[in-house]
Amino acid sequence: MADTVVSGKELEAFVRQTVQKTMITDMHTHLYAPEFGSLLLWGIDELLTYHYLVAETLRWTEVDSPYEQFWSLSKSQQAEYIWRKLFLEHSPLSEAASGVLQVLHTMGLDVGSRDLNEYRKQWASRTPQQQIDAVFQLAGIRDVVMTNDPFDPNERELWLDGRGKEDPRFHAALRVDPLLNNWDTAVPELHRMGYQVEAAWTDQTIKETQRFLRDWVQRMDALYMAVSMPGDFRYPIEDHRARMIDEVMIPACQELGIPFALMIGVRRQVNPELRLAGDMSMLSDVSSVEALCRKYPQQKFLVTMLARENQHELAVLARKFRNLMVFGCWWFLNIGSIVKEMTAFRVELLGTSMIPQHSDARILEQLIYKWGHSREIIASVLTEKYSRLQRVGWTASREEIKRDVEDLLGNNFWRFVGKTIPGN
Ligand code: FIX
Ligand code: ZN
Repeated sequence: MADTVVSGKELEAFVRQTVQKTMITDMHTHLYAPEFGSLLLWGIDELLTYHYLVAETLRWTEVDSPYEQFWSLSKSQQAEYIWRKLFLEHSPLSEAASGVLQVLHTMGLDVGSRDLNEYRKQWASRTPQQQIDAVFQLAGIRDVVMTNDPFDPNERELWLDGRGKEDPRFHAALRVDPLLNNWDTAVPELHRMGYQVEAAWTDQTIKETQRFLRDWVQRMDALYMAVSMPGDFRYPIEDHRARMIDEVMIPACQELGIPFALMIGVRRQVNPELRLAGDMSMLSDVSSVEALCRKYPQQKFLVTMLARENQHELAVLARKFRNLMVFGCWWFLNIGSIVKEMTAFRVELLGTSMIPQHSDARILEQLIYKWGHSREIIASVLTEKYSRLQRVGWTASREEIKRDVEDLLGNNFWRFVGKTIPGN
């Protein structure tokens, strides 16, 4: 074949280059299109006050110093405090801390200066729109999926005012955790939004909650419906969650023809003093996902789990159910050593029929380091796998390698949601 890569060195270089330059669809982030104004977080102070870094910083405070001392600081003071604790008084070796430096470096700033005010100046003259363009270009991002929550009053207002997304690089995903996890608080909220639901499980409640989902999927043009759940989620079982899934959510997803995304294994607020940083990971039950996939063979499920211990079993389950797409190395798993391990065994078990990563970025510039690191790891896992093929005489063509990488970094997602790739 004319376009094959022959030597081992050439193969490595070509795989690396292909993974580096393939444009990404990031299928789960907490970023917002520029039309959402202040909901889109960006800039050095936001990067430094990321909740991952808040958790790491507060470890360096004394047990008798009130958490409130930190929270009472302004955003810029918090950023300065975190900079001092995690970057100056200790070395920034963690994934999240070194990620900030990776961002500065990729943006062409002088990491060696260690001058926070100098970095701030670099951001001061930029508009969000300019920064989105610059970051998407530096990180090689084609488009991202947001997390859109109608239970958040700030976000809801924007959608209801008709000021939803316009920038075609941002897609919506409808996020509805309270329906499953906080039904008591969801009921009055749904009422305020005009849906006649009751705490009791009645036919009207079922119909009205379905109407709510239908309205919001259509208003947002959501690519999928999503929830996160604790590890003690069990299915099937006689409880509120199972009823909501069986009688409301699955019928709504089926009617609208969208996948249902389950992010399982988060124990919220184990330390409420840490606020957004106070959530913990928790072992989950893979057989509950198995039961869902078996019961609804035509419903597609996008699934990620937070405990490392669940990952192998979940990947094996994806071999059994074509309606299951495993995705990403979520949150505490998005660290070099674990991304490497998970990417390797997912490829070994599933070939390229999975979505190896999402960024979960909350701050725009995080796309640079989160994807930068993941691309490196994906490239090295793929190089090793193609090399094995090459050793027995199977030489992948450049086109084939390009196809595989495009599948992993975007096309698998678009195929699974049943939409064509924007711009194609
Ligand atoms: O529930 C989620 O989507 C989580 O990813 C986040 O809410 C979490 O706080 C996070 O940012 C993890 O990366
Ligand atoms: Zn998330």
